[in-house]
Amino acid sequence: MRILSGIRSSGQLTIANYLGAISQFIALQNEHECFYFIADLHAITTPYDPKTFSHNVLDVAAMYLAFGLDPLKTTMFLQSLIPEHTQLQWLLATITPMGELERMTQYKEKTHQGDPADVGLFMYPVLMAADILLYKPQAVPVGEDQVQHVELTRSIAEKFNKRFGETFPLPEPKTLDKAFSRIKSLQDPAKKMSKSDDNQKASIGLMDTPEQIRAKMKSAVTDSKKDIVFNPNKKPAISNLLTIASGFSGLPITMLEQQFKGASYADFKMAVADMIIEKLTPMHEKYYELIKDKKKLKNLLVDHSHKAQVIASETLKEVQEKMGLAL
Ligand code: AQP
Repeated sequence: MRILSGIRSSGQLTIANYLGAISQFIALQNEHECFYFIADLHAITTPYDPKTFSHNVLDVAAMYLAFGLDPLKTTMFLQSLIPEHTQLQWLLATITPMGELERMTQYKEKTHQGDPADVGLFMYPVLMAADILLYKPQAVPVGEDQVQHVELTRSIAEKFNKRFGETFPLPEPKTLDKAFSRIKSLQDPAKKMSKSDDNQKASIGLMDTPEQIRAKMKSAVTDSKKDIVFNPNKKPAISNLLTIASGFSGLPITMLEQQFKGASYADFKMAVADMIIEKLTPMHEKYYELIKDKKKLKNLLVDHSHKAQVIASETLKEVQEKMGLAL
């Protein structure tokens, strides 16, 4: 099966990006033909600093690799190196209804939280549809927040197929383990954990130090009553921490409930911090080794982008011909 997904280079990745996306990416690479990209063109749809931007791109590449992405098995490319993405975006925009884009939750949430309501942000889902459809994947592993965009991609693909002839297989949003598809903010379990949250304590960054992780866990909100049980409706904060603990320890939630029966919230939170630290420490060592050689990382991205572009340009040509754009 062909798999494709991406991550925006919009700041330090969080444990939610790891549990909801990167861990799935790595698990899938042994069984499938995988394409994972760094979505730098999506990252510039929200405020960013051009001075540190290229570092963010290499940071995501180093993290993919440090977590175990194998460049011999998987194609890891950079979106902006392949102009076919923006070319197809325009073609797909001509069959995408405004009303569909206006419904998108991410656009509404981001503009509501103060991001400028620019056309780029509004068109984000059309670019995402182009990112996906260029490679004709069967599945797209994403967290819950991106499922709506994959569904819109399916509806754009269906519309294209109907109007211009069978071209795109309909990609399925793929969540390996639903439990990890929506990790919540440590400060407000009604919100998702997000790398661009202004509240630094709301998320744990993948490069946070053990001290930062412990401090953030210490200030994580909890629920009323003292028992450590999984009940997302009645105990959303503790359920979120149990989910994170399960993701980082590999233990089922029922076993963790047993393990922490009678423990105080404070002790439980420190134990969760330790589970995260144990997983991230070896990744940090690899990351620092990889980020030292920026030239090597850049060359890898360029090589893999050339490989991906072969497929992208074939699809674009097919689309242009079907739309009557070829002479
Ligand atoms: N809270 C989450 N729980 C599980 N998965 C999540 N993802 C994001 N947040 C959670 C998944 O991570 C992948 C990469 O996301 P992205 O960087 O492309 O953009 P995003 O979905 O907008 O993620 P963030 O962290 O909220 O970034 P910002 O703040 O920059 O917008 C996707 O598969 C996503 O579903």
